[in-house]
Amino acid sequence: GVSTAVCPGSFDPITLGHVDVVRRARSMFDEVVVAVAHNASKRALLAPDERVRLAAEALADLDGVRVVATDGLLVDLVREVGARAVVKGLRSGADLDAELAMALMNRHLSGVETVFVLGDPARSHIASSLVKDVARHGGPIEDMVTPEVAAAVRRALAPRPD
Ligand code: COD
Repeated sequence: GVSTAVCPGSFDPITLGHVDVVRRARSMFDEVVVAVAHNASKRALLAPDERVRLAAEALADLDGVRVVATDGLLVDLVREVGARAVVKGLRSGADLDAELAMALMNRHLSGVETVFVLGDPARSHIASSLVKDVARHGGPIEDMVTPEVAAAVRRALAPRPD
């Protein structure tokens, strides 16, 4: 049968680091479902449907990859799409600390395994939160995200006329 993995994240917004991780996940599984999920400990800049749209655009040239939104438990989505594993990317030991807790909880809840992939070291400085912070202070983000994402982040950060 077809082997499916779920690649979850906040994707607020999707970065070239995420794209690299999804591409590596796709090299191990027939199908990858990228799940734009809710992280209860983060306040998002972009609305969920915009995060989905931007992720789908950034991943458009990878076949066997689709993007979905979920506001429930990750393990429920894993069950729903019949995925064999969750794939997460690691930049550092700090990432592993945070990811271990989630991986063990997800396995406790449903038995699902988490597979960790090492991202491209050339992209390990890229984090959604830092991209937003650089943009907020007027710095360049164009080499860390797609042009569509850069435009969307700048739009979301622009002061609103009232
Ligand atoms: N290189 C390699 N990996 C990277 C890079 C990079 N440059 N940038 C990001 N990553 C990896 C991260 O390490 C992470 O594994 C993944 O990409 C996603 O990153 P984010 O920041 O977009 O997503 P998170 O960490 O906020 O995602 C957390 C979830 C939304 C997945 C989590 O909160 C969740 O599962 N929520 C759903 C509700 C649920 O089930 N909660 C219980 C979970 S135990």
